[in-house]
Amino acid sequence: MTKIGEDTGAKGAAQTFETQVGSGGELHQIAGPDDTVLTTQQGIPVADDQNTLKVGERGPALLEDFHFREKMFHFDHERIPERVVHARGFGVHGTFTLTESLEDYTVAKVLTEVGENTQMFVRFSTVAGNKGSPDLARDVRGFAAKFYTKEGNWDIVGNNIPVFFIQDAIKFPDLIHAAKQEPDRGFPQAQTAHDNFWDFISLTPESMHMVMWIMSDRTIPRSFRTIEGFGVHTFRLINAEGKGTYVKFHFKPKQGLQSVMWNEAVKLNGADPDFHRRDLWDAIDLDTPPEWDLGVQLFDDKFADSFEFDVLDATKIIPEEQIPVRKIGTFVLDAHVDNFFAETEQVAFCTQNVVPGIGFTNDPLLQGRNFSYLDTQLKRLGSPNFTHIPINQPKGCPVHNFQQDGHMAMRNPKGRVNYEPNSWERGENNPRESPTTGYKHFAAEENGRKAQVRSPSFADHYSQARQFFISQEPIEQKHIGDALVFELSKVERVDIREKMVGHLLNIDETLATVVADGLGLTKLPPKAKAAVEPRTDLPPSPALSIVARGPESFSGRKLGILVTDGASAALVKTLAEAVKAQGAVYEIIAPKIAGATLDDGTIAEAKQKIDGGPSILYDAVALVVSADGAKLLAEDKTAKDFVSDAFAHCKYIGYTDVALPFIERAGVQEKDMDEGFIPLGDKASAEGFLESCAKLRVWEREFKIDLDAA
Ligand code: HDE
Repeated sequence: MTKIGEDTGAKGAAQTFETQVGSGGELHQIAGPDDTVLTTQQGIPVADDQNTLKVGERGPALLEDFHFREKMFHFDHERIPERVVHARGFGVHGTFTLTESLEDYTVAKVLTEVGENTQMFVRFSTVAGNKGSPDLARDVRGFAAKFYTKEGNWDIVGNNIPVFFIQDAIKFPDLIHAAKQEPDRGFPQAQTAHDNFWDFISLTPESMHMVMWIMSDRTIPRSFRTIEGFGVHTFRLINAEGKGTYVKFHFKPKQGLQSVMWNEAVKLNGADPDFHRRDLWDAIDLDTPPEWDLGVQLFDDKFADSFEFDVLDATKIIPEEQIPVRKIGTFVLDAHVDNFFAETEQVAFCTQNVVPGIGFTNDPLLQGRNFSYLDTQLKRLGSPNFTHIPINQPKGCPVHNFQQDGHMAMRNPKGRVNYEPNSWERGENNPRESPTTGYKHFAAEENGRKAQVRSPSFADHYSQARQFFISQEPIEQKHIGDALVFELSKVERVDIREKMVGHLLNIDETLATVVADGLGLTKLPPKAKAAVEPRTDLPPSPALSIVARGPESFSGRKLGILVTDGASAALVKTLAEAVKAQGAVYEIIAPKIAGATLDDGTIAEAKQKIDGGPSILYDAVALVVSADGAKLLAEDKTAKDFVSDAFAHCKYIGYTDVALPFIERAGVQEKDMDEGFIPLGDKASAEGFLESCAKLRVWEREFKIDLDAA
């Protein structure tokens, strides 16, 4: 085959072109066809990409201009429908390595061959917002993983929250309609803080457990790197004897859990709508790729029968204290896509993509998803051949079957035979079933009356909501209350606000009272009628708190160092070294983007001009300023916001003593300077500061400075 650019000897192939470009009529010489020449989709070299073909200099354009027509036609058709949910996503490649075999439970090679590496693709996403919505919307995060195993593609299409709003797939279109923009006005974008969402929720008591999770800081994560992932449903592992074991899948971030504050999220959406994707991109570029452990909760029928709730109900968790998460491997996400559209947009996850040894259960949400995902790919990608797109092709094994033709078929069976059974010789192009290695569905025994019903075992809607709430640290409980008040304050109909408080009364009375008070309700509404009496005896599950499970060091976090002319060069250097020693990163922020001239005459190059580098972008900040610099900054609103926001967001703030007047002008009095304010000077102080930063926030501060603090 001839490659583009090879000298074929054909007329004109390797000659030099001379062509007229630009209205100025200047002559421009280009090389003959080679790999760097612009061509049409048909491979025709293009001479002029600046002007359409026209009659005369000011005349009409000609249909004959095939290059223009092809270019415009293609552009007009560039967009494919965005995902109906999870439209905004960010994909990365990675590798999974198994460390513990589950061979007693499954025949899946990906879960039994210890030490084997399996290629992966992960797409993180938000749910409700459109493709261009901001990263820090309060929303569930999708955490969808495709494992390219030796036995085919296995997808875990998970979220960062282990439960879901609804129990039966038939309610999904209603839920999503209610959550997305209201249909008459087309807004609000990427927000649940509106009437339709809370109206639906207030009429859907099964969503109350999920409501606790979405009103917690889980929905405003600091980074994709600091979220957990959950397969949500109970799946099934199947071993060589055909025996089934129930399984729930977990992804545990080695970076620890971390979220931002709501006030920060609101500001981040303006300052950097790409905050999460940029963060992951940078972590990979800096060669500090994030890692997660793959964990499983395994249990049998005996446990399922004795468990307080139905293991088929996706609005329930199995507390880790009851069935511990067994870590069986690790994955690292360490490579960018080559092209966003080709990979992140075109990747097609399907819950029904399972490999031999992994199967489904009768969870009615999962059963519905198994229909929906395949269906949606056809709409989105336009052809049943979406599996031919490179990102969706199995990479760990061959693909052979008799499926053929259709739009955009990139591969078709070769040879004469395209049906089975046939009398032709078995081979690559004439494949046969394999009863020994092929996928076998779990031989579950089923029988029952055909009916549209909801099992009574799904009827408890409040007990685990309460368990989640009482498992949170006080600051986390406060944030849940604040979030509910915020969201319901955006709801115009008072009856919807009241109905929600009625549900909260079934979860936690103090929470209900705080929210009612925050909404200014003069009296508590009646309790929502519960299908079954909520339990109050479930113990707290510490595994459910983010704060209790934060990181152990400042590693992977970012320090913002605000410098001015005349600041101490020695201190900047010392801080930089201390940051590095912690495995963290820093950025210099200065009044001018060219940087600041430090006291030894060296220039500290700035990554951000102060207006573009607000403190919300950093996990902690250091004010390394000179006395003159402090005076200057004390008159600048943006610089003062830098400090007052860091303070309000409970961050650690390192400072040189000459910065004190600046801090005061930013609105922080000396009496407010708690343990989070750390004076900087010598090496030891810089190291001590970085060690303190590992705690990430001084949460006690929030109780002192927030009017809403109960
Ligand atoms: Fe999805 N979901 N979903 N979902 N979902 C989609 O598939 C659906 C549910 C999740 O990065 C769609 O390819 C139904 C639970 C993720 O490409 C669609 C139901 C969980 C992603 C769809 C659910 C998820 C999707 C839209 C209720 C967590 C993004 C585009 C029965 C376990 C995957 C697409 C990506 C995407 C349907 C509920 C996670 C329409 C019907 C529960 C992470 O097929």
